Amino acid sequence: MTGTGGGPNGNGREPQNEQAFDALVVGAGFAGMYMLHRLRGLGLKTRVIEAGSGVGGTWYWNRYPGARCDVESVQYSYQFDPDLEQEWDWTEHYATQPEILRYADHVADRFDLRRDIDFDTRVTAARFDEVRGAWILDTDNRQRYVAPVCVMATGCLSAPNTPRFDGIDRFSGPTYHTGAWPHEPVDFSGQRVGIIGTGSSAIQSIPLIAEQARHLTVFQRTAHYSVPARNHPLKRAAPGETMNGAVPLGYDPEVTVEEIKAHYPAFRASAKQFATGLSYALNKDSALDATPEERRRAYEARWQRGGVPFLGAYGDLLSDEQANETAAEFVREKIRETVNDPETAELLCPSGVIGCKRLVVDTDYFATYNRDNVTLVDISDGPIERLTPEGLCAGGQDYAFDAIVFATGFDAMTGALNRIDIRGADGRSLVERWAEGPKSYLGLMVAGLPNLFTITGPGSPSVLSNMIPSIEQHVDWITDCIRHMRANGLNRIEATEAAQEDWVAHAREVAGGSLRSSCSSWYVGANVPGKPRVFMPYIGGFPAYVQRCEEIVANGYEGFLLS
Ligand code: FAD
Ligand code: N01
Repeated sequence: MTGTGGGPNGNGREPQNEQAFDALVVGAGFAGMYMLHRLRGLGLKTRVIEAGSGVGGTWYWNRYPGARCDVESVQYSYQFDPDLEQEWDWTEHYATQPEILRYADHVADRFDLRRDIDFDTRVTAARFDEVRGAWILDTDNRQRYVAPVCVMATGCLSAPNTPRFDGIDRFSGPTYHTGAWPHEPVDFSGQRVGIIGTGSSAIQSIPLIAEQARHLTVFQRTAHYSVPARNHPLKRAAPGETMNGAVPLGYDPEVTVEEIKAHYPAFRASAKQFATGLSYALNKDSALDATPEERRRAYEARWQRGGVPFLGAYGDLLSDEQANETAAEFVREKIRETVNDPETAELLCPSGVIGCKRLVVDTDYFATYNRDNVTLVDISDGPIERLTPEGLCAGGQDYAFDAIVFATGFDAMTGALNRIDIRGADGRSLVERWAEGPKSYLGLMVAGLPNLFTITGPGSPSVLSNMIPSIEQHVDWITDCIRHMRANGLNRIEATEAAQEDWVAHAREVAGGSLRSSCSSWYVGANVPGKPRVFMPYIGGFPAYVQRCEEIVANGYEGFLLS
């Protein structure tokens, strides 16, 4: 078909080719892959458009050394297909990036997804054409896609943030961003490497880069709290062992894979009762009702167990500052015990609320500073001024490197959407609509953008939850909604401004009650200069959110206009 009609295509050139579908999905990470599977199930001719050359999203792009999940692999996986759940075998407690990517590839093969995915194609613009009743998507390779329904499965942590340092292109050596790592292995042997950032990506990669590099210099703007992962191969049942008991509420790393698999539906259902959609041992008592000795024992047990359940030691760690400080000080003491040089240890000790920025989970991070070939540079008062041909200049001092790593994170939650020129029928762009921060109804739709759904968008539990169950819940909700529309001869759905405003107000009110909204984190957009400061994910918890989504459907899609 030849291209028809004009309009923005984001690259100033007319598209060469137009193809029509029943539904379009942007992104082939876990969200886009499952969305395709469900839309096919409705009999819709669907096309997925993906910027990368393969499936997997996050796990396709983030190939830096040490990349792995910090949700246990038996929980960080799809549950929509019991056979898939049974046949796939995770090997480690926390799966590595290569293993998660293999899983994504396996899912794509098993459900024959690739034949409906156009890879190496980035959507640059999307506009709703009222006359055609359709979304028109233009791409960087001059393709045009048209369909009445469009699902943005573009990811929350998929738009890398590279700060605009002066002279960014002047450095003569290679630079790498953790979120867009090369496919071929990077060998730092014998090199002087500089790494900017000390968030999750940096903390996972620093110990491994340090083992390889001649010298590693870490530029830290803010110290981050981190707890040990204590990763290990998954426990297997002894031959002949029977699986009679139920998996206890609160995932225990001692449980064998066979036990989990024998009780998968119950295990998954119990996880959905947790605010994070994640099963873990949670003590609801107040930290302040415990004696200092009891607290120390509780924190020590969780430190030895490893992982984010550290914050489940007491029920008020994320709501009461005094309670939080008891856990924060415990971690600082651990850092001081681990790091030999007292000055470096002090610099690595974070201040403020533990868990406000996302808690990091590491393997040997703090001990890495005991190596002779690792230097920590505090740039809290002397920021990076510019990149130079030899390296960079920070706090008035020059540093020479052979390679520089940007572990500077993402323009989270809104970045991937705002990088597409999305416009409703009135011509207003999403960037304009979100000028004062993102607004959506349930994180699923934005008023003024009919028939455009977002998966795990701002205003949904999203990055505060175990993402794969959250993705599945959104995809299922969207599928049911489209099925309902088709069954009732409806072809247009749009969130009302009033419902959106109510939801945004509710989400902000709930966020105000949590210590999580109290610091300069990427949850509030603080990592990207000029980004409006709004706590973006919904912190009311996965169960409350799901209940609200179900009530809205039961009330005839309350807050949506269907026609
Ligand atoms: P993504 O996986 O980000 O996929 C989005 C896809 O959309 C990408 O492939 C991208 O190329 C494509 N895309 C975006 N814009 C366009 C465009 N304009 N045109 C075409 N294609 C486009 N979550 C957890 O719950 N537990 C974890 O342990 C965990 N670990 C993480 C570790 C890292 C290093 C990172 C970065 C994130 C982690 N997350 C974790 C969050 C993770 O992003 C989600 O769990 C999940 O993978 C998101 O899937 P998705 O499909 O929604 O988005
Ligand atoms: O990014 P980040 P990330 N000058 O934003 C620093 C998930 N994830 O890629 O803290 C100097 O956390 C910045 O400093 P500061 C997870 O959800 C999970 O590490 O803003 N420094 C910070 O230290 C995670 O939260 C895993 O002061 C600058 C760092 O760069 C999210 O992805 C692994 C700077 C960025 O840290 C993002 O993690 C990896 C500047 N101009 C990622 N700009 C798991 O383990 C930024 N920084 C599951």
